[in-house]
Amino acid sequence: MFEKILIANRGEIALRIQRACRELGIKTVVVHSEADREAKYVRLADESVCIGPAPARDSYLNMPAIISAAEVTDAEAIHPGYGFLAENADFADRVEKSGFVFIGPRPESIRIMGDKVCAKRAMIEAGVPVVPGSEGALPEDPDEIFRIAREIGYPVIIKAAGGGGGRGMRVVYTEAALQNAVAMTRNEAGAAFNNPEVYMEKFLENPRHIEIQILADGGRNAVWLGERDCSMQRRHQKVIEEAPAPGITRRLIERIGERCAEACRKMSYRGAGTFEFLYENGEFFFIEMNTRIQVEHTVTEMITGLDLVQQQIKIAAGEKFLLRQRDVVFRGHAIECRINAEDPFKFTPSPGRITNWHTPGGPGVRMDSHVFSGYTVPPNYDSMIAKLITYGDTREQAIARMEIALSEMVVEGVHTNIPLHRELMQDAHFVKGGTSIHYLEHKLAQRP
Ligand code: MV4
Repeated sequence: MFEKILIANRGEIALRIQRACRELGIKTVVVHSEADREAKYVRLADESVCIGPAPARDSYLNMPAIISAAEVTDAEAIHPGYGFLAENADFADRVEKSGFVFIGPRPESIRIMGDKVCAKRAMIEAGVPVVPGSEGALPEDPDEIFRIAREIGYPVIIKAAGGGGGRGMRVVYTEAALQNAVAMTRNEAGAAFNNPEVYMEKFLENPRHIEIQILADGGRNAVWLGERDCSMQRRHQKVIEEAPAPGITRRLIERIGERCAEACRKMSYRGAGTFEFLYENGEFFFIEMNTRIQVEHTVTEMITGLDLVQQQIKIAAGEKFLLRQRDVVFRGHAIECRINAEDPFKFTPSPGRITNWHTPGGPGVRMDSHVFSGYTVPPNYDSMIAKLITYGDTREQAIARMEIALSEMVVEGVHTNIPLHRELMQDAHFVKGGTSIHYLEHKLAQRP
């Protein structure tokens, strides 16, 4: 096992990784920006290194500074968390070429999944069902493009190969709008991702977003750890996630889970990963794969009893990965509410000093947060300040516990989306379960 790991991230996930390390007896180094100097997890770490000023591009995205920090502190491995450099194949490459272990997949796996056209091709080869669409990138010839769209059937969606997570896409409802939409998406993709390639898919109008968590050892052992329903989102920012997904049969989940695990074996995938699907009319359609630990990994931990961050570290250390599918048992229901420092109506960030902070507790309540009374939420990073997770034997119990937990929470000094979460816990459609990716935006549009 490693003796010392460098954590190349901030906020709640920096603390989460630190806790996993501590339990495994591993020393931690955190890197931080000037804005995070006073953060609690910086003080709790065994060592800390300031890597630059507040803007992420000068600190948390500064590859040489992070690698130098690992060198001067004698860390053996680097955990990237999520966001920042977590899915940057060049970073993973540089980490390994500098003699450190990257706690994540091989750079080549990250590169393949970063190109959505390559990712889809890999899934088709591995027998994972994908959204019907163009075979690979769209050609230049406009007649060919028209033909492909007619074959798929309108509406279609044009997506950038270098995009993902909702960036660089355009829905097209008519043939008249197609050519221009392709040209615009190509231009934007060239500018934003340095890759003008685009592809086309059937546009699914009212799907749910269901994802499958996997763990794999880079060889023949890969297991799937159930699904998460992440449909409750606004502008591609997830707001609530839960596991299991309400109303989907276990038989269907087992089938898709096994396909994902088999794909990992085929690709010799290493580490934690997530297969994202759109789910509509009882069918799964792959859209993207994430090669990192995700924010919402917590709900999977609650229903499986596994520690996914510890698993990531053990796999990266080359410990024999002994988890077998038959040992993975699912129990109960978990819900995560992302608590953001933001205006509850306009959703604009609300940074500043937290003057009073009280967290909930009790059976089945988990709070992952780096925040405390007196902490100042910096304006430079995303606005998530806590993840509140509740667990229960049933979904009803998890919701009831979430309502109580939210009512116990006190946050003063900054605005938060806690009122929205409390409203959603009472929302008849949420309580029923199975709302689509458009539900929250439609609900918010109807607010007075
Ligand atoms: C789609 C789609 C409908 N049909 N693809 C948005 C994020 C990116 N990961 C893929 N996205 C979508 N792809 C087809 N063929 C609808 C979305 C989409 C979406 C997906 C997941 C969660 C929230 C979303 C919000 C709007 C659109």
